[in-house]
Amino acid sequence: MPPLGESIETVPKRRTEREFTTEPPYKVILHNDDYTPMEHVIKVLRKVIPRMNMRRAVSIMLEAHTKGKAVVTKCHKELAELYQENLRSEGLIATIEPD
Ligand code: TYC
Repeated sequence: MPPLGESIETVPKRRTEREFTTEPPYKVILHNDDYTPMEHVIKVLRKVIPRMNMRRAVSIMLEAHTKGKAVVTKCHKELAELYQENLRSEGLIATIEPD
């Protein structure tokens, strides 16, 4: 223990994990519905999302189908808004949320 008066020290505020992470900040979420054919969902995912392969598209579609929703991708806000708009314009239910 330092003598009284010498213990004054500035403890830096602990920075949150988010400040250090390079993770993209937004999630694009696909929601299930009762009427869209599975093939259409897969086709739209592959059309709208860059580098979406068949295996991932099927997996995301099935997750939304069975669980009600699935994360399609994570990216920055403006891109997430664009993907949401393009998924919606193809008849799918999509939302975005901060990750
Ligand atoms: N539930 C749809 C069906 O049974 C398929 C579907 C899956 C629709 C995922 C939307 O996001 C979705 N035809």
